[in-house]
Order: sequence, then C-alpha cells, then structure tokens
Amino acid sequence: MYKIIQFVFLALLFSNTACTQKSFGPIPSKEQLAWHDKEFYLFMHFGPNTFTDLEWGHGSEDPNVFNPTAMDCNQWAGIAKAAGAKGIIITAKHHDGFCLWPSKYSTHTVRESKWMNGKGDVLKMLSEACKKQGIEMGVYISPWDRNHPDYGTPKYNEVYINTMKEILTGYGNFFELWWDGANGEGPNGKKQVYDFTRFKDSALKYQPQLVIFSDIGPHVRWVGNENGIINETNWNLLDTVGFKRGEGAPPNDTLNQGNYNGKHWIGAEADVSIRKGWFYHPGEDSTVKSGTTLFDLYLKSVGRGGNLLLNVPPNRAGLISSVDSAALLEFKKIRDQAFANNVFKSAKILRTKNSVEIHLKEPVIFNTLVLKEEISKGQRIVKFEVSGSNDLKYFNPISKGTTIGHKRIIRFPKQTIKYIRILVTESKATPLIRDIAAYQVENAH
Ligand code: FUL
Repeated sequence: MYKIIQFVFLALLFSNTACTQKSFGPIPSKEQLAWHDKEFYLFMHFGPNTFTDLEWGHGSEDPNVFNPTAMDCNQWAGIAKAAGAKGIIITAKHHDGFCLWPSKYSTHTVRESKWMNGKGDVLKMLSEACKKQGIEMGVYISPWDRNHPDYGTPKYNEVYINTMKEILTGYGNFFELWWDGANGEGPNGKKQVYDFTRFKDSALKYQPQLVIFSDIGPHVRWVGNENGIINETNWNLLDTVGFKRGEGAPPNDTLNQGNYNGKHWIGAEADVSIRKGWFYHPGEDSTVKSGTTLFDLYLKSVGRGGNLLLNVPPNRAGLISSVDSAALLEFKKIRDQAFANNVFKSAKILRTKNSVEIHLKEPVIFNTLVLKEEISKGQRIVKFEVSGSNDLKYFNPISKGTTIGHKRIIRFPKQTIKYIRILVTESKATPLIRDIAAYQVENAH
C-alpha cells in the first residue's frame, strides 16, 4: 500500500489513461462486472410453505397444498420491471424439496399437485414472463432437501447435479445460481456431504456465464446477515481457503466487509425480505417495509459497493400482494427523484497530484455524493476525504469515506458550495475514479 501519486478522473481521461493502466490485485470477470451493474433485483420465495404458513417445510407435505388460484408470472415480472429491478431469482426448490417444475428426479413436484391438473411449470412461466419484460432470471436450488429419499447418501450428489442440469438446460440462460448454506437432515435422518466442486463444474459446464452465489462464492458472497446491510468498508475480495459453505463459513463480520488483501474477487450481495418472513404469510402484511426504509437499505447495500437482493414473496393467489407492489413502486419513485438531477453535470473538473476538484459557475446545493471506482482494474481506494470551498482559499471538510468499489453513496448535511475537492488519502495503487455525481436528496433518512 502506498500513498497515491496520481489521480485519474476517468470521465475525462479514461481513453488515454485508464485503459493503459495495469490491473492491481484480483479483478472481476466480465460476468461479475455485468453482475455489479445490475445493482438491484428481486428474490421470490414460493412453494408449499406459501400455503402452509411455514418457513422451512418438512418435505412431507401433500403436494396438493401447492395450489395458487390466480397464478400470473407476468404480474411478477411486470412489477419487477416497474420497480427498476434487473431480474428475479426464484426458489426453484427450497429445503422441503418441492420442485416448482416437473422434475424427472423427484416425486415431490408441481406435477404431483392438482395445480393446473399437474401440468403447470413455474420456471417455464417465469422465464417466459421475464423474457417478455426484458429482465433476467436466476435460480435458487437448495442443496438441502428434506424430501428426497437419496439425501444423506453419495447418490444424492448425482441427483442434485441432474436437477441442476434439468433447470440449466431447459429454460434459457440465468444470470445467477443461488446456493443456500443450510444443510440439515434429510428423511433418513442423515446430513449430506455435498460435492460442491462437482456442483460448480457441472453448473458452469451447462451455463458458463452464470455467477454463483454462496457464503464463499465462487463469484458472489453472502454478507453475513439477512438485513440487507453491507459494512461501510467493503472489499469485493475474499479469502476462501479453509472455509466451507454453511457451517465453517468465514465469520459474519468478514463476510460483511470482505478481506482487504483477499485472493479472490467475490462481490457482496445483500439479501433481505420486504416482509418479516422469506415466504408469504397472511399475518405479515403489516410488516412490509416502506419505500423510505427500502431506500435506506439501498444506500447501505448498493451505496456500499454491493448488490441488493430484495425478497418479494408471491401470495397464495400466486400474485405479488398490492401492499408489496405499492412499497416497491414508492421505492422506485424515491430513487428516481433522488438521482434525477446531478448538480455536477456541467462542472469543470481539475486534476491535481492527488485530488479531483470540481469547479462550478455558481454554488450548488447537495447532500449526497455518488462515486464509482473503475473496478475492472481492481479495487484500490482505501480512504478519501471530501471538502468544499467558496473562494478556493479555504476548503472546509464535508465528509470522508473508505472503500468505493462499484458505487459509493455518501450522505452529509446540505452544502451550498462552488468548489469541491475529493482527495484520495490512501490507495493500494493509482486510484481510478470512473464517475462522480452529486445530488440534493430531500426525502430520505
Ligand atoms: C436461508 C434459508 O434457510 C431461508 O429459508 C431463506 O431461503 C434464506 C434466503 O436463506 O439460509
């Protein structure tokens, strides 16, 4: 680590400076870069639990309990799109083992239910709806299976691979595969020893563009909590040697901030439910988070360089409830209003040895700064300071921060300032800022 020697403002200088910069440390793959750009997408927990009021089904439920009365994936995808979410990750199979598609490798599926006379296929309906709306789709396939008779034996690893193959070859490309860390007992009372190396090789053989989520990646990591909050200092780097998924994962605070010198690029994904539970429960309508609360979580996840995976569980009709969709649309409106008017848009940018100065013709009013680092060359910036002046003689401190990564949003009391200086005070290598914008955000915390 050394103090910076040069500051490159890429909006102006990307073509002749940043392109020639060598990368520093681990860098994201092109799929991971595309994943970072998604920023916000939805999670949907749906299955027998939706109808039995459980969070963890036992696997012995009658498949007939799964019977949505007005199932409409176009409604899900339409709401996701309207909320500005870039995709939907669906629980194709949760811990109860129930498959939302008619799997050949299970007898506990939509085919065994009376829903659509056993002819339904949620994955097919959702993949068509997402395609129609121009959003992407991801799948959660729980390794833990409380129904499958082979669970707890080496044979189950084959079953799991076949199950993935069926999904990954049958419904078009997915952007993300989600591996839950939970590993409990199956119907024979035994726990499974998962062959994650084979799982990973098989998944990537069928869909090489996938990013795979788990506690320790390989591509995207859990943030150590289910509150949707990432640490203010967030390295997209993680050491995974000696750690496992589930029990044996790195400590939660490590997952929440990454490793400063981590060997692998593994981005942070903050998962949280819009309601109390992951599955829909009729008694939890009053727990739906408001648009303002969701915006606060956005600032603490996307605004700290990670992605926000927001769970919005369909109800027993097979629809997103109106209270949830109203909150989602309010959240979208708050984001749109917050980031509508970049007050630095027509600023003059000056580069000095170790800082960027933004010079405006007239003082502008702002309380929020959005910074982006050029992460394709590695995550470098350790600390920065923001100060402001109206005469170019005295700069008063406004705020300071640590990591930037894909995006960093910092808030501070309202400023009326003509000259703004951003000083990188510590960086692992030449800092590469890709974008700087400022806003006056009225209606957030
Ligand atoms: C956890 C699971 O056990 C929950 O049921 C839920 O799916 C959540 C997203 O991950 O590990």
